[in-house]
Amino acid sequence: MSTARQDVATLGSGWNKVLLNYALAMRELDKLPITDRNSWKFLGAIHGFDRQLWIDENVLGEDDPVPKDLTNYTYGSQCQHGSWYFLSWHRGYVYAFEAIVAAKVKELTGDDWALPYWNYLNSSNPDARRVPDAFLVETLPDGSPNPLSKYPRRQGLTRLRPGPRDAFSLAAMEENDFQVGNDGSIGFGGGVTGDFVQFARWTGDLENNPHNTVHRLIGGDQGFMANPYLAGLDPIFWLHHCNIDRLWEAWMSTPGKTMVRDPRWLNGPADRTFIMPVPGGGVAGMKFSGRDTLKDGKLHRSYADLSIGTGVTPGAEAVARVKMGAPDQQSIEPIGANAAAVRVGGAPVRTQVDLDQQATTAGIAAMGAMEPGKEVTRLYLALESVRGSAPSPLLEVYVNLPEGVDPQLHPECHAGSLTLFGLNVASRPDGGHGGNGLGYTIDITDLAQRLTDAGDFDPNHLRVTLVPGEQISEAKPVTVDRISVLKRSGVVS
Ligand SMILES: [Cu+2]
Repeated sequence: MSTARQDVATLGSGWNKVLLNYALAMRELDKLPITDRNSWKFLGAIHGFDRQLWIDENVLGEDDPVPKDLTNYTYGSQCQHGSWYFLSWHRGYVYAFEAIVAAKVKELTGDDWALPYWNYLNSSNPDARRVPDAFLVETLPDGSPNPLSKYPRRQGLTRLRPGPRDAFSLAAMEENDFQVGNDGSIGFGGGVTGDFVQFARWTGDLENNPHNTVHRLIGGDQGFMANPYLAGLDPIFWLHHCNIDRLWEAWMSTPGKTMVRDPRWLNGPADRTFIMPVPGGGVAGMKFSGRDTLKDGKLHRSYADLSIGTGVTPGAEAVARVKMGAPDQQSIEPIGANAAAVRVGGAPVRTQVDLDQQATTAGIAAMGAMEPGKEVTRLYLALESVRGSAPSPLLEVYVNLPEGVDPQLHPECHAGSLTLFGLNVASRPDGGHGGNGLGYTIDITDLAQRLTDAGDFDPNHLRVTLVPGEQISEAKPVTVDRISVLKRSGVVS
């Protein structure tokens, strides 16, 4: 596997050789029983597995024997979300998958094969958000059923349509630090966890968007991509994750970005190792930690391009945001919180966050600092212990929205669109994390600046409105235990 990974849009339309080989390999791997570690089902179950759901979705038969190493968590239900292992674990997952598919392609056709990426945020390509045709058509060139369109997606899906608020962006790439603060609640890469936890606590910027967003846009209400228990079965999953992996690689290759060097990340997790199957399904499997995913590590792969559609320019000093100093010299301080848990059902819900007036006023004053050596701040809205039963609901967050108005008519108050991917798994009381839910942070610095300029920012309190989007209803509410405002402080460097 020496070939670099290519943008799927550059491979030619329709059944180009790379996608045809992908389909041919998938067809063969999909014939293998789940007991085979190279089978399509086994590979999907590594992300998430729920036997009854798989039977209900006709992926598995009632009488199919399920291997122990899936149900005892050796290989099954491994996906790491809401933590700093999100990117490293998925890099290993994509690597193992690519190696197994490439071996099958080699066996079937003699061709070399590399997993392509879907460059959906390439603004220079008007069709970037279009689902590649090979994933939509019903048949292969020989007239047989197309495995790439076998599993359900959002009804009528042909392109990613983020909707009126279009919060589908590369804003995450502007963040300079992988992890800030003791718990990593803020940063590009996700919160700190020492142990192996499938859905931990704090979601990183890249995971929030575009990662989670794309899962929902493809999966919708019924599709496999919207649910962590099923997502790995959809062949489009891998082109999506290949692009997420490329965005991480592009970010790390850009001067001014600080990758985490904490030994817990490099060597972790502490309580067990990550493991993936190898081509042929050998008994031992491939063990790895964060260190193996970095440059010169055994899981590192190269990309045809790291600039187009990434929002950064690797190798060139281009910092979109003022640098706040070394991550461990920065501080995160809560400057206010709401009083009680909030439940969002069929209608928007308002809650008030009372602020420490002095800390807030000082924070507001330092937001725009640019002079080296001066204190600089950013403000964040934090949603803690978010729970619900839907797999990937959409929650729109507004700040200081006037009472009784239609939120759609007030884009100036929009703080962010959150896709709560994996909320169903994170909220399960029998899950690895006791159903504590997930946490999200939204950078509201620019919004706070805008409100301040307009005279609409009261340093004593903030009004937050949570607006339910798809997959949230009275029957399937989302609860948020606590909403707080965090002030991140550093020194302009
Ligand atoms: Cu994913």
